[in-house]
Amino acid sequence: MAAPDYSEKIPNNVRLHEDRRLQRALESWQPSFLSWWREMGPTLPTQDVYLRTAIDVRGEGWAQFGHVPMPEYRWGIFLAERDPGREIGFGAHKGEPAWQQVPGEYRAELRRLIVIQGDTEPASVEQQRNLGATAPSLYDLRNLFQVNVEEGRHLWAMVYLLHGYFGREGREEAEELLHRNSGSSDAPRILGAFNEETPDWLSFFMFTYFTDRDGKYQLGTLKESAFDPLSRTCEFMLKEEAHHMMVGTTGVDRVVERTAQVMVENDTDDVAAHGAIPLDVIQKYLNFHYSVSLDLFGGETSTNVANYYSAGLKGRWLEERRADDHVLTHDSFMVDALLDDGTGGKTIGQLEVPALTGLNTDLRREYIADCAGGVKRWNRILESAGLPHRLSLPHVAFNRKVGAFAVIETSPAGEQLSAAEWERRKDQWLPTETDKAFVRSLMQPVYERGKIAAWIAPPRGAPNGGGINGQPFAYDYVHLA
Ligand code: BYC
Repeated sequence: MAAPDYSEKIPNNVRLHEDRRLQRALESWQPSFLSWWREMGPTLPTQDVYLRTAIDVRGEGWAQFGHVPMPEYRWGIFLAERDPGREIGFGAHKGEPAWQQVPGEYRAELRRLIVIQGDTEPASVEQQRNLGATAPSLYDLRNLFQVNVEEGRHLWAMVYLLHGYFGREGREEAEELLHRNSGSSDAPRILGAFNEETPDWLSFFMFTYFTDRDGKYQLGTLKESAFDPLSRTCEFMLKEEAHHMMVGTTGVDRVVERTAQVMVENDTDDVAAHGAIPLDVIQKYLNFHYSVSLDLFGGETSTNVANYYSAGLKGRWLEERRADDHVLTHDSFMVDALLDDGTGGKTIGQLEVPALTGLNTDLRREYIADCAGGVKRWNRILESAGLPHRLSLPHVAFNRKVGAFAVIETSPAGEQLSAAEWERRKDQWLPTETDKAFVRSLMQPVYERGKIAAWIAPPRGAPNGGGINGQPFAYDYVHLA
């Protein structure tokens, strides 16, 4: 069960050959996927890329590495192993056996969650499609493509569930996942952050740090699902997701490290003239990507999330570690809220709500605590360089378009601003066209083995180590066409 079968047209560990109807349906979706990949996937022509491919869903040694022409990557369907005794861990069905089929009463909600999850995967590939043209090194180029092929595989993971468990409606949704496109005015992607551009590598590293991390947390809650195939799918996706987290975390590390070096060497904050990215620009990119990623958790209070939880469709982050009844019908929770200040105005505060409706806030708080870890790392880099400057996460109400704070504007410190004040000051806090043009001007490709662009430090251990799968940084990760 655990080992994928690569002799099949669609590699899988779900005995696809035993269900001819499903196999045929997926085989007829496969050409649409491949034509989407050709039209909307990476634009840089390559011969082959040093990629990992899953060969087992268990523990160590689950992946193999080798040079693969990207369109021939073996996208497939891999679920974590089934635990035959698994019970539902939360909600109204707590303690019942996990579902192997979709209960009719929850069909629409489950399909919706799977479609939203599935929609983000190809969206990110679309957002990142032009980045190959400006990669700072072959190592980074390879990491970009690894992330891209795995997001493609995550789309396969959701399409398998749609085809396998949701009949004709599921097949139609699977088609739609390839028709919607990031940033399209007619058929945009579903969630806000996935219609934003990723035009440069600083954005890419911030996206993989902040937005992929939303993916980690959402997948963590879907891994708890009573619908066992969804749970097992997400469990394996999380394994692949760890690499995406690494790309974002160390990517921002390396940008900050290079900036700090140039600041110290030249005894100036104005590193732009020396070809590095100024810290205030890094802070603005951080502010943007963090705030649009906070929106991905939905409203601070939500009846959708209460229903998902009670039905057993979507749990909490590390559900089994929570010391409560896992049903939550009698509990309350303090959420961030906009309150009346008693004089006709609004003030940012906290509000007690039924715990179930506060679950988006609960997940967002877990996520925020994790994000703070990155900022701490980056500040340690500044500190070891002997610099007094520090990066920070903006206030939860800053630049929000979804939820309680969508109707107000605040500074990164959380001070409420009038619309006019916001207009006057927002360029201090969010990337301006000039900032973006400057960052883009640094994005010149470096495709020579072992070389790296001047605005970013090489990974730790380079040039003889510091690479992927024990290879050196200077390895020939990508052969260009
Ligand atoms: N943009 O009840 P509410 C990833 C909608 S990332 C646009 O407050 P709910 C990845 C919402 O749909 C993880 N619309 O929110 C990362 C609802 O619409 P309806 C993706 C938004 O439903 C990088 C209405 O507003 N996975 O994997 O409790 C690279 C009221 O919403 C937004 C998931 O998100 C928004 N930002 O929670 C690759 C998991 N936010 O019902 C991949 C599945 C909310 O009024 N999705 N709305 O029409 C969910 O769990 C939930 O749907 C959400 C929203 C957390 C997204």
